[in-house]
Order: sequence, then C-alpha cells, then structure tokens
Amino acid sequence: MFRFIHSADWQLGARLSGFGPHAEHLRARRLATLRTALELARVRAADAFLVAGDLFEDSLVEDALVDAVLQLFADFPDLPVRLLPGNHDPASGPASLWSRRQFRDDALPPNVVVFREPGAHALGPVTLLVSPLRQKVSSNDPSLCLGELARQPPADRVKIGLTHGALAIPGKHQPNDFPIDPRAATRAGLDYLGIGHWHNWQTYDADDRLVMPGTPEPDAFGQENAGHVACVEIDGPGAPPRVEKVRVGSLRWTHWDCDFTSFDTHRAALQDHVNGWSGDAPANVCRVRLTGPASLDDRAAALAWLHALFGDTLYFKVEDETVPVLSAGELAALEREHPILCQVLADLNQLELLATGTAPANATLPTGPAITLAEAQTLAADAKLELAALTPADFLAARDLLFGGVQAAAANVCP
Ligand SMILES: [Mn+2]
Repeated sequence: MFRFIHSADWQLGARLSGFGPHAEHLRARRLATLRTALELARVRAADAFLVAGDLFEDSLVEDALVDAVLQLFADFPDLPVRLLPGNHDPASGPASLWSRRQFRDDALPPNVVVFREPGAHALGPVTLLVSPLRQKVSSNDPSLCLGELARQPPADRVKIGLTHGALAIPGKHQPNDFPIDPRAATRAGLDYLGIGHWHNWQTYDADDRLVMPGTPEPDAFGQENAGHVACVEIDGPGAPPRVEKVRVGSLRWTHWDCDFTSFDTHRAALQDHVNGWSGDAPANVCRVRLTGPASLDDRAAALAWLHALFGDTLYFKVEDETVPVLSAGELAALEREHPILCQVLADLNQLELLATGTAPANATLPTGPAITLAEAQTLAADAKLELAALTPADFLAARDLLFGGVQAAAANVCP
C-alpha cells in the first residue's frame, strides 16, 4: 500500500496587497499551514508529499521565502517531497524560479526533487508520471503526454500522474488555461491523477481518481471548499484510490451580503455566527457588504455595531454600498427650511439618471423642474467632467457628502 499527501496551489509569496497591514500575517499563515501539512504527512506515515503546481506565487518571490520553504522540507528528511511547476511558477527556463541556485541539485535538501521536464520517475513501489508547466498559458491539455508515459514499461506498478491546469468543463474554464480532460486519469491508464489550479476541492473520473485538492489555505472570499490536502492510499495497480479530504487550513473566510431593509434579521444571524467561534475570532477573515437604503444615523449605528462584533478577527471589512436616505421628518424639514439643498439633491438624482441610465430608487426627492440633458452637459463641461464617464460610485460619493450637510441642517431646524 502506498500512502501520500497531494497538495497544490500554496502560492507562497502571494502579496495579498488588498489586505493592507494584515497581508504579512496572512502570508505567514500560509507558510505555517505548509508545516501543518508536512506534520500531517509525518503523523500519517506518508510515503511522499506531492505538490501539483503553484507552490510559489510567481518567479519574483524573495530568496528568503524560498530558503524558508526548503528549510521546512529539510525539517522532514525522511519524507520524499516532489514538486511540480504550475502556471504561477512555470519551469520556463533560466529566468524561472526553479533555476535559482537554491534548486540546484547540490543545494536542494536530499528529500526534495523538482520535476522540470515531463517524465516517469520511480518512487518506492510506484511510478510518478509528471507533466510540469513550462509557460503561463497554453490551450494544450498538459495531461496528454501522461498517456504515452504510462504505456512505457514496467506495467505492474501503481501509476500516479501529476500535472496542473483547469478542468475542461464547458463554461467553467478559459480555453488557454491548460484545459485538462476530466477523464484524463482513465484515458491515460492512471491509478490516480493529482492536479492543481482551482482553489476549491473537487474530484472527477472513475472512483474519483482525478483530484484537485484546492488551496490548503484560502486566499480570497468565496472559496467555500478550500483549506484541504488529499491524503491518498492505493493498495496496488488497478485498485481504486482511497482519498481522504483533510483540513489543514487555519483561517476561515466568510462573507455576508446584508440588505439594510432586513438588517435586524442579518444582525441576529451575524451575532449567532460570531457566538459560534467560542474564543477563536483571530482565525477569521470576514467581510460584510451592506446594501439598500439607510439613513445616516442607522448606518452609523450599524457600522459601529459591526466593527465591535468583528473587532477581534484577523481581518474585517465592511463594503458600504448603502444608499443614503432621509427619514420622512428630515425630508419634510428639508423641503420647508432648505429648498435649495433639496433641489441640489434632486438635481443629483437627475444627473445620475442622465449619466448612467438609472437613478437610485430610494434616494428620490421631490423634484422641481428637472435638469435637461443640455444643462447637465454644460454643468459637466464647466467642471471639466465627461457626463457619460461618471459612474454610480461617483454619485454615491457626492450624495454621501451632501447628505452629511443636509442632515446637519435638518437637525438644526427640528432637533
Ligand atoms: Mn494555477
């Protein structure tokens, strides 16, 4: 019986620059998770640790990171580690990551092998058939050469394929993203085909012998099935593989869409969710998107509540896409006391309608005579703006700014 860990898409060195000061912590977590996966291999007495592409983010990662990764592998000297270049870190020639001095045969830890060329390699009782990527994009199926390699003798060994690319499923992949036939394992006569590329776990082909384990540490919202490696056992040639999906990821990424019109319901659900963490808040990366109409006061209260609720998480972000609205009382006061401001807000709605084709339904104010297209274009030209180039976000920002002033004014007339 041969037992191994199959992982892919570590993308170590990913900048995660959208996370600002938290990026460094997120990067460090990925390296810590690699150690977790190696520990798993040791605990399970695995015969090999296979990486099916994209161990590194790109060819520009720092030497210090490469050294740290190789030291991690060296810390497990009895575990054969086999690395396959993917599209993020292709074996593209002298400029490639794999051509650095650390990967020369005399510099690598003895348990580590990098596959820069397609080929067949004996590993204990099995044969590894590998098809590394040597460029960033291609419309060729990189698993095609595995069939030829598998036909070479000896025939009586377990055959494990290793390559990297998208699964060629209509509507789900780009044609130049290394499209792999979902039945490539059967087609090539393999007992198992380990691939990498997409970040969520998925299996295909007979006996689920084609496995895409996903990224072991999620790196974006919406990766509901990420955070795993495959622990695989194969009894012998032709035996179906036993594939166990093992969680190694340390962070949970969760996002919610909350419409302000039902915010009380969302509030209860969010509170329940956070209660479920039981002291483990720092392992969470969270995002809440707020939409729908909200008065400035309600929105400010919601934001304060959210930031307090998620205050202990590793990272928390609110995407505020609410549309500011005035309460009936504020609106009445505005019409009575500040007709000019009222008209400005109405004009803004009309400008947005002319520029984008839609105006936010919940920001409607009683209009006087509507501004005409010609007037709007003159206004925009005076401000050195192209009316058609303005986006809903521009109007949201402008309305936000005005509403602050409007509500301050309304508060003064009806405290
Ligand atoms: Mn990839």
